[in-house]
Amino acid sequence: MKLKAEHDLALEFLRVTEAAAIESAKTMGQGDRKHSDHVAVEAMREVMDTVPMRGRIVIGEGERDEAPMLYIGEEVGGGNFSTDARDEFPEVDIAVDPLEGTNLCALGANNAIAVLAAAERGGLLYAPDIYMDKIIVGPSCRGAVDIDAPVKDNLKNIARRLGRDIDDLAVICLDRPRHKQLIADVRATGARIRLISDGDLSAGISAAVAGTNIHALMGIGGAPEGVITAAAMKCLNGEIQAKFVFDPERLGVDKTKIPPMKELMKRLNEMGITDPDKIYDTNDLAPGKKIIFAATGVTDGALLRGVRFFGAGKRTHSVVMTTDTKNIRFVDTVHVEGGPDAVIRF
Ligand code: VTB
Repeated sequence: MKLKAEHDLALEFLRVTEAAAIESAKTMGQGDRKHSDHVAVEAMREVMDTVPMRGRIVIGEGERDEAPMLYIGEEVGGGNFSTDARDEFPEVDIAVDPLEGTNLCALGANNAIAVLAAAERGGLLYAPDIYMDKIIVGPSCRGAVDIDAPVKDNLKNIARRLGRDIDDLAVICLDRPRHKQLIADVRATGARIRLISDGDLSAGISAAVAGTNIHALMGIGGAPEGVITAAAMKCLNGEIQAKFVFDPERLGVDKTKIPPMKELMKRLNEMGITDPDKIYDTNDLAPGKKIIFAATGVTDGALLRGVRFFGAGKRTHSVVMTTDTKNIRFVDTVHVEGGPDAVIRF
């Protein structure tokens, strides 16, 4: 990816997540998570195609036969440009989550976001949609945690790095039966816990940003979310360590819910993954040198405000980050629709 193109693309991707956030936010609280997701996907796909790039979806809505849009391998971008112009565009791999937290949006709960990460070809791990155990910390705790270490050791190290007692830490974790032991282990240290119903991607990002009152994310969520989180960590100087989890017992799900190991291995091999027990660090998940991350709030959250609708338009709140320039932009956009008399508020 050319440097100039990367700068330009960051703001192009902002338009993409803004559009997905606006459309899904319109459905907030309607109780129909599939519909909320569907409108986010459609909006994201449409705007994505106007971006001057030769894009390819590497993490998307599923395999080609299960998703009509933003499927893995789908070529996106350059739609509005001539074929000659398109040849000049940078090649980009893209991981999308048009609506992270479909349930959150359907319920009008906090922390639903529209999000994507992009990098030069090969810059993002082609992770299949399976479960992944994760530990995520911010810049001051980089190198102080080990996903295989006991919870109490990790929390002790985090507390030391942050110059506080373990009791003053808050760990964020998906509220799932599979985390019974993890939650018990965290409680035993005296640390506080924030249990969330969904959305470990935005939660992981808040763990890496000082001032959110969250100091670590622990537990099992989706692998695709792990890759997108890793892209954010590269921009925020945070750290993620992660491991695939296949064991139905550990996941607390019926055996029939997890494909047989042989089938899983075949899928992993196809995606270039040979060791299923590997511990992935930030760079393994997002090896790209030129990473772009964009997210727009759908509902209000720890880091981003949700979409607000007013008479003369809409207002969105986003974060756009790039590794190359180390810019973290919080972008407050007013989308004016009310004609020449529209009043814009500060
Ligand atoms: C995970 C998590 C996501 O959905 O994929 C979760 O990473 C699904 O987990 O952030 P369950 O199968 O246990 O429900 C999210 O919470 C939201 O998409």
